[in-house]
Amino acid sequence: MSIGDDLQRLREQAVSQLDATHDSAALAEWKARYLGKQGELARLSRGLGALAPAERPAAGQQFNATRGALEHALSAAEQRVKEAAQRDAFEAEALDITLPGRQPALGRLHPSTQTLRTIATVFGEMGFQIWESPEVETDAFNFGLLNMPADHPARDMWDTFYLDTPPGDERVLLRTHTSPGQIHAMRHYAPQPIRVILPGKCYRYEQITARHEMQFHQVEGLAVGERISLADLKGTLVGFARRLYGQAVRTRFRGSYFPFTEPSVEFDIECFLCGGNGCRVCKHSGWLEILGAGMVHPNVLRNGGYDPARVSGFAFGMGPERIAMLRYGIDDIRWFFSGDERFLQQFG
Ligand code: FA5
Repeated sequence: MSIGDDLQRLREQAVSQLDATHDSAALAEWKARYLGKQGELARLSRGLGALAPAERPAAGQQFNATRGALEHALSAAEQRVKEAAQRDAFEAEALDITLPGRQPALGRLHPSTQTLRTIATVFGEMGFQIWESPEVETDAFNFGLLNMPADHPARDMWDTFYLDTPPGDERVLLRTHTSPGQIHAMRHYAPQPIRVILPGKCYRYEQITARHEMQFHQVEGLAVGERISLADLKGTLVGFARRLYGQAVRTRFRGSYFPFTEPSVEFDIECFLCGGNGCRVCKHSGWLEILGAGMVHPNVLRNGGYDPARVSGFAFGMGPERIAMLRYGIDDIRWFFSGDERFLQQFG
């Protein structure tokens, strides 16, 4: 039998085996078996040397043609196996694009933030600008410059978180109210007129109850200029309450005391729950307090850089959480910082 016949048989056998091969491991095995250094083709090539010199060129050509044909068949099979593997993968990973998508959970603004923004919008419409001041304050700004020198009994109105400071240094604290911002704003604007609101967080070292938190927000208001009177304060606050709670809301002012205002007042709105008849929420008075206010004390104007003989001013401080409680009928302030999603999701 000639070497040509052997090559022909080898070729037929190899190609038919290749046709039955469907994975890359079997292809590698096939390649080693037929085209490898120790493979069938290499074995036949060793017979070339035994041929008569005249036969060698033709046999060499047949040999090369066979190698070429097998290599070509192998690369076609590799392509076929690769495409089949890709098809299988696509089928396994197929997406059902008719399924409804998953709704991503949408975040929302915290009810305190929503109320702060509403308050800012209402006062913005009345010409007030927003001014921010630090949450960490010195004793002087939180008390002294607000007409409460050391040992002033009114300091007991605010239970304070003090920070550790070296002995002899001025005491540093978490502000108990936004009123220190009045001094910052005045010192920035003096001697120009002012109309600002100062929103922010406050901290008090007090017993937590349904109406008291250790951390809460306040919005301070401050107007300074010539001929500002208590009537301006009353008009501003009644206008604010009507915009927030509706034109029909009933309001009242009561005389009060704050060291930094003279005279001082508290501002109440009619109880949302009982309509003024008296209930548990309003402690049977029919009214709910929403803020403290008054005419800026001359000492405070002076500390802010103004001449109280030339200008006057009013100030007020309100609690947005209390205002939101009234607006939405929330009976416990502790819900606000509870992190309970069932509560938060109600404020879309
Ligand atoms: C003050 O803090 C004064 N600085 C307000 C003021 C400003 C008066 C300017 C005059 C001129 P008061 O302690 O009453 O006052 O607090 C004001 C408002 O903050 C309260 O009406 C209430 O709405 C809110 N608030 C006070 N303490 C708490 C608390 N622990 N938790 C939640 N809200 C509070």
